[in-house]
Amino acid sequence: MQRATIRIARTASRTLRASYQTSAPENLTQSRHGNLPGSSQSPITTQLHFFNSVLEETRIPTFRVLDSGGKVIEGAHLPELDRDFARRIYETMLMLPSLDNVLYNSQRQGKISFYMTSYGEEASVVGSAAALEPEDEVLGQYREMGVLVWRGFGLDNLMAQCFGNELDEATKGRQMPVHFGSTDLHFHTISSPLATQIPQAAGVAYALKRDPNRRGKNCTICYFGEGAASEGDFHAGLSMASVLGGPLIFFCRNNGFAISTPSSEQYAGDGIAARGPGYGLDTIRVDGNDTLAVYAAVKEARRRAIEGNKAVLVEAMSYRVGHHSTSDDSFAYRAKQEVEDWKKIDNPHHRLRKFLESKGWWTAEDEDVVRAQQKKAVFAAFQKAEKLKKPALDNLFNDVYDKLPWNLIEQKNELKRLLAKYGDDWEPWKSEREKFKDSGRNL
Ligand SMILES: Cc1ncc(C[n+]2csc(CCOP(=O)(O)OP(=O)(O)O)c2C)c(N)n1
Ligand SMILES: [Mg+2]
Repeated sequence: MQRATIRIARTASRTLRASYQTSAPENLTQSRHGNLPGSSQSPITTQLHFFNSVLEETRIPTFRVLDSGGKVIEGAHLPELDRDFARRIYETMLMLPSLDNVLYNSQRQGKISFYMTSYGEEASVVGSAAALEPEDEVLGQYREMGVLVWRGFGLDNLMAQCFGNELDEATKGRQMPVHFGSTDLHFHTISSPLATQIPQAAGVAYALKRDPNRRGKNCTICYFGEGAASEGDFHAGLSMASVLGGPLIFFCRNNGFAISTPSSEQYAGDGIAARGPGYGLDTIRVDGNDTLAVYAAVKEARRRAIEGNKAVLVEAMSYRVGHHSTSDDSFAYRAKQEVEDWKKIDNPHHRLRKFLESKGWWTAEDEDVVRAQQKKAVFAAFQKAEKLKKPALDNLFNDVYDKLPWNLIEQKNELKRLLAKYGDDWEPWKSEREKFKDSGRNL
């Protein structure tokens, strides 16, 4: 009985081996591919060759259209732009420093709690935003206010979010400044923990792929810094996107710093772009201070992402001219002179302005008029925002649960009780409650 079983097992194994050997195609051994599991398209080679894009001669190049003086580089691919569109891009880029000046100083005067500037990265953010359609989904990191300015969010809404006043529709005074969000403008609310937006963007792109009404029409763009790309979520996000598909532009703003950590301490490879091919993504590195190069690169990235229903990676090289945020003094870790130099080297505004002037689309007078108008409009919005009240107090408890759970009901009642006891005649409660809409009486 036992011997019979062994005989049957031996016969079965011989048959299996035979069928495996005979079912393999004759030409397999002559194929230039190894048919190896996990990389069946890898050609077989006899060269003992190691690959590495860090080597000088194989570094990923940087795409550029304008030289540092705003002249089109010989042989460069100039994107199609008309006068009005090009002016709109430049005017949006001009608006950012105006906003940054006022909002940064507002924080310094204690009027808002926090702020982050876009100084130096205006070309990366506005150039990329201009290459998108208004319904494309945006998942930002935090330094992408320019996308909202481009999409027409409006100065009052920007100020309202930073001041957390009663006009702050999306975040209702419950978020830190610069944590914008707008459903109408397809701008997903910013969240502080780094890189969370990267796997989320893979999900958004996958949803677009599955939605018959949006497939082939819209894409997702996901902004992140080179520092955030050191998070595990970066790798998870790129891996998910490459396997699941869905139209997605990963846009890395490589501005040289993650707070005080320079990019040289962030990676030893060839930047963030080198990681794209590892995930099978079409990848380009672009001069992030050259608005037209960023615009052209993102336009093409968008086309590839939508037509191929896949993710694409763009790495925009720039320099963070401002401090990381109002909580940072960058001169503790970089020389003031270095920053002063970078304000002049390849300056994004200067390059685009010179290009516009060479086309006859912009004059010194335009510059003066537009700057003055913007300054006035920003200041007026700031003055309005600082006078408005904070959203009604009950917003503290709204919007998370459909029905308030017992512990929040308890907290709400406690606040009501304390307001009734102290709110009318005890400082600082008395003046504090007056800062809220309806003087905090709507609980
Ligand atoms: C998970 C996590 N770790 C650390 C921080 C603190 N933090 C906020 S911004 C930042 C630097 C990010 O640098 P980068 O991604 O290059 O963006 P940049 O500020 O240069 O635009 C750090 C470390 C955080 N917000 N979340
Ligand atoms: Mg950075």
